[in-house]
Amino acid sequence: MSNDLLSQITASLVDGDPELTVSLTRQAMQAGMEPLIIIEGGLVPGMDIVGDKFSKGEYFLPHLIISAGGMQQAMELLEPELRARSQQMKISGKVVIGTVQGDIHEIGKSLVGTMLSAAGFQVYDLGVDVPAEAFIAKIKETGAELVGLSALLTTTMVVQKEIIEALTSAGLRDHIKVIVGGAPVTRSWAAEIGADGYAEDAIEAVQLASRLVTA
Ligand code: B1M
Repeated sequence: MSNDLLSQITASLVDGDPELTVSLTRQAMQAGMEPLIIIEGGLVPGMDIVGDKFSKGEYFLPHLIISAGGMQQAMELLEPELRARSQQMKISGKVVIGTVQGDIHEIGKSLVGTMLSAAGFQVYDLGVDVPAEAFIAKIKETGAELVGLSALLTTTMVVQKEIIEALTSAGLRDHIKVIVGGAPVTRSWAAEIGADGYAEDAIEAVQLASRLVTA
């Protein structure tokens, strides 16, 4: 039954039916499913299929936009649940997070931000298309210990590197840990650009952030 609901959620995103995505997500919540299972088992696979179809030329930009809208509306339902069910890990730390300049993908970055705040971090989410100067200004203003740089495009991964260089030029690099992530980003890329860590998904991001602030 629950697997069936998850497959229906996936199919509703692939079919570009945001209203159905939202109503199925609500049904799954009412059936007592964990929000993370709904996200990882229903919504993310749907977005992956939409992305695949887009790269094969079967779907076009409007499909991406409609499906992303469905996922975002479903996330609005799930986020309060994610926060409510999280176990406070009693780790305090401040994190500035954003999607780097030139990149407007926000769903994964926002999920990472939500999970971090549910784990007890104070999160300053700068949104998408964020230039280095905005990261630097927020880090100075808040005294954050961590910064998270999300990039979903191969063309914007390099901006993660530029931001790390800008942090060094601003004299902040010794005081802040840098986490990078996003679909095309890899552990070896993180090492190459001198980041302190790479996380594949939101759960790993919380584990990594917790390790880095207690190190
Ligand atoms: Co775009 N897009 N898109 N897109 N889009 C991808 C990324 C793509 C892989 C699709 C494809 O071709 N298969 C492709 C990139 C190819 C590449 O460079 N390798 C692509 C492209 C090409 C584009 C455009 C260039 C298309 C065009 O205009 N011709 C354009 C770029 C615009 C720009 O940014 N300048 C574009 C636009 C868009 C939309 C605006 C329509 C929309 C985004 C809407 C929004 O976010 N509000 C969109 C979408 C939805 C996608 C796909 C289909 C789904 C992304 C998503 O939300 N996934 C995506 C295909 C795919 O990824 N399968 C695709 C769900 C989300 C939960 O996962 O974001 O990966 P994700 O986040 C994960 C992890 O990556 C990780 O944790 C998250 C949760 O587990 N993570 C981090 C993310 N950030 C992290 C940070 C961390 C740690 C972990 O620490 C700081």
